[in-house]
Amino acid sequence: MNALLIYPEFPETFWSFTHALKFVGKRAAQPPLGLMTIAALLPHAWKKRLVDVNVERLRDRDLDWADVVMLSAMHIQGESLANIVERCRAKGLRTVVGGPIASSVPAAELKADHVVIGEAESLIAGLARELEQGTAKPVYEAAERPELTTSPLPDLSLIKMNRYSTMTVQFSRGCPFNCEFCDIIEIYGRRPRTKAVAQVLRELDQLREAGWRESVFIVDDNFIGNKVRAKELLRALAEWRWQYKVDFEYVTEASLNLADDPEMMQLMKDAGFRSVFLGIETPDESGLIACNKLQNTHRSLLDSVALIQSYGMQVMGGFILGFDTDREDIFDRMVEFIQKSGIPIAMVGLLQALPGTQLFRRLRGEGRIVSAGRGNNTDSKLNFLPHMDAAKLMEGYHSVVKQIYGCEAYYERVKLYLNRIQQQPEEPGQHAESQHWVTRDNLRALVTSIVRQGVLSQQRWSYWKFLATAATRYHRCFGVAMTLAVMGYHFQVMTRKLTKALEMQAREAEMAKSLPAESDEQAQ
Ligand code: B12
Ligand code: SF4
Repeated sequence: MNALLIYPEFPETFWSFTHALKFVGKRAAQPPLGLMTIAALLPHAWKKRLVDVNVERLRDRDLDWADVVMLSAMHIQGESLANIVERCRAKGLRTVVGGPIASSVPAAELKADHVVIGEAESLIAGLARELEQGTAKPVYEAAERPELTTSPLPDLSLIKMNRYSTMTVQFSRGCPFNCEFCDIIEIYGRRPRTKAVAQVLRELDQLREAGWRESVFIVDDNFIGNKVRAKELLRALAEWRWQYKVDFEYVTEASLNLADDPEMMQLMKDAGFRSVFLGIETPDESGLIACNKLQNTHRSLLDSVALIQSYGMQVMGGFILGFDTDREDIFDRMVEFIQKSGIPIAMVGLLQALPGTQLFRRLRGEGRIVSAGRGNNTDSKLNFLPHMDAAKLMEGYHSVVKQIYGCEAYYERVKLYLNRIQQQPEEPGQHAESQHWVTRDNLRALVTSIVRQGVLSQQRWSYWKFLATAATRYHRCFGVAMTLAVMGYHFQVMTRKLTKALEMQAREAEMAKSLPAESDEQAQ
């Protein structure tokens, strides 16, 4: 069998980093690890090719080569997925769809010949056999979530590594918490399952041997979901780091109670973790309680963030607007919190009721669901009826995004964060790390940044002021400062686009309001 694995296109969002990736000559942030894992699970005798539409074109001759097309997608990739499935059907090609979208959208809507819901480790052998025999079923769903020790070494040979800015490795799936809006726990469960340490080291060896030397995203739902296993891994990573003298910059996702565990933070620092994404959600404690994000309550969120940053880790934060508990002052409070936090990359989105979540079930019960949504919480479209007036919520959301991604406000946060990491005593090896930043890709990014942000941009004076400060006051972390400046450019472009989209939405709403009046006049 010839299996063609396809990853559909992501729309441009705050999360796509499209406008920053161009600076370093990369086409996408991360490769499709789900498909690389599936490829390794398929029979050895099968021939496999992978096309990630985010980094290359899907050509007719790729489709002509294939006996079966296997697609993976998140909900947000739904439109591109539908187009590819349609293209395959027109050629009479058999399609199999899997990935998180299969847990969010009813199988029939995906229009594929076969749909795989959930994790595939335990069922792929049977699926492959039945595809060969022509007896494959329309829908597959594993009876149990697999242990990750059964997950294979992902097939790295199938991707064009140099087109991505970050490689990915997964250590665990699932999260022990129980936030109402979360679909992670519905898809991957509340019992964190981990790979063996040796499995992870083999994945890192694979990357090292392939020549990768940049950042590695440990794509766990919550890296500290199982603290004992996470610490075991971290000790091994620190050893691996010194043994091979390879300094991957690790990025991961964790819950905010990381701040309660100094040993964990120190181990993460020693292993080379440089960034961590935290779901902070809201500075309003009543909102945290209402959505059952109890691990974020009874604490100063700002202090917790600052403590994690003091271990040399950049905190990226997820924030949500639109909780039932939000009052009109939430927008100012959100901006104030973000500005004080020193979190440059603050992902503020509108609450989404994702199908399959506790939130979706509650709102459906209350008659407040208006659509299944599109899996995008930054496109200014709500899929439920909020408590606050929807127009006010939208206006407030827009004003938050505009304020935090205004050039001056953004650079202020970057400086606050740099202050915190600069305060740390210089460690042995840190000098080498700042020299490590001087790579061809980074120098190219610096030149592009100077041209786009320093010459062509209307905010060029803010940029030059920041650059001068970075080169003098923060010279020890100049690389981090420049990387953040470049990322800021992406957010500025996206904010401009969001502003345009919202203005258009407002104009359309105005027109819709005036229409019945006109037809009344006409009727008279
Ligand atoms: C890394 C990551 C990203 C990366 C991108 C990675 C990439 N290139 O794909 C970044 C950070 C950019 C990202 C962004 C976003 N992400 Co994301 N992301 C993840 C994360 C943490 C890991 C993905 C991964 O590599 N998993 C490891 C692989 C092995 O797991 P897997 O893909 O599930 O594959 C298994 C099965 O699904 C199945 N399978 C998968 N594909 C296929 C295909 C076939 C044919 C078969 C048979 C089986 C199969 O088998 C695999 C092995 O069991 C997941 C959470 C998670 N646990 O997966 C969220 C997740 C996928 N992201 C999610 C979301 C919502 C987003 C955003 C929309 C965020 C936002 N709010 O805007 C953005 C969208 C990007 C954009 N451009 O706008 C959701 C998707 C929910 C959904 N139902 O679609 C997830 C599940 C997290 C969550 N909150 O629920 N993300
Ligand atoms: S902490 Fe994060 S991953 Fe865990 S349940 Fe809450 S939102 Fe989901």
